[in-house]
Amino acid sequence: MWLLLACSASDVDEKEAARAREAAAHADLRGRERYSPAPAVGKPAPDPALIGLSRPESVLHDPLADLYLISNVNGVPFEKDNNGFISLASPAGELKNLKWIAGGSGGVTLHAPKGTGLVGRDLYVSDIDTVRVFDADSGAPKREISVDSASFLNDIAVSAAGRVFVSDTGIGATGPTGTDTIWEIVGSEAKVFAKGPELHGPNGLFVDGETLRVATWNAREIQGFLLDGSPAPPLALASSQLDGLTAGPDGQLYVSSWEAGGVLQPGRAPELWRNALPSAADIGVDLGRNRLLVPLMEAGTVVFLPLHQAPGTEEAAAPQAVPAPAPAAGQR
Ligand SMILES: [Ca+2]
Ligand SMILES: [Ca+2]
Repeated sequence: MWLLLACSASDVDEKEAARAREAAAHADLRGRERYSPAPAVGKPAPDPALIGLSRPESVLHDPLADLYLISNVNGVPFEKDNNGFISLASPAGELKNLKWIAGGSGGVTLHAPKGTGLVGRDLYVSDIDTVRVFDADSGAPKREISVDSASFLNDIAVSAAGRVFVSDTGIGATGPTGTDTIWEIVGSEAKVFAKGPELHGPNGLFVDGETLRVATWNAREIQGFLLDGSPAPPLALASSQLDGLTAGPDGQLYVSSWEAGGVLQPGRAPELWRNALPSAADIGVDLGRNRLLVPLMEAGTVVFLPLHQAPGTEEAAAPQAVPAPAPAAGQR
């Protein structure tokens, strides 16, 4: 990808290419620091179902359209380069539209999209210090909510009642910024739901019944808050650098960990595909297909993980009924 960019002749493209090379070098450096080669345990990860993405951070199943929405940071996660995009893919692994929603196109601003969430047919997307809302059927921009004090808006979670929560991991290009916060989007405003260094770099969010679960980047735990804001007991884990958080059809929680290079199952051993899923970011779930959707950010791919093949679940494995896909929205 970087080479293709570098081949372009115009000054604008040369600047773009130089920036891309810098970003790639930055990513490679961080990659070497984080991923010393280690043998994979458990089963080898399945082959990627989707390739050719550009730093994919999250995958979300839109159950109504029966499509997967993938946010692509495309470059440095902190940089306002307006080149981020959202891809559409089918559950069969067909990339239907790489740049369905794209910064700089169709009146869209999108720099480094990360978490996504659906409230009805409104698609919420976090983007550094702004939450952008798009029409989930057409992809058209609808509105945006500025979170001026945020440095790294990350995951989005939606409660059953439609409350929208957004994490700020509190990191920037030069290190921690101290803005660790969980925001709630209320109308056109962002209000503080929880804030402080004890959040330890909040990343993945998931509303588990009446509890908002928070995956921490800087601690080996998943924190909990009741939806009235009062604290709930945390869940301890064996690894930190936690990113995406979701639950399977049976309610089992799953969380990705960059430190583990895999997916952890809180309260249940073993880890899933340890060291086989490096840079697994904001995982999604397709409940009907019993499948985790895992973006491997630095590889530019998405892997589909069948949960009935997870290590430790062999005895429970049974043929999985795959429901017939619902008809997709016409314009997509
Ligand atoms: Ca970008
Ligand atoms: Ca994340």
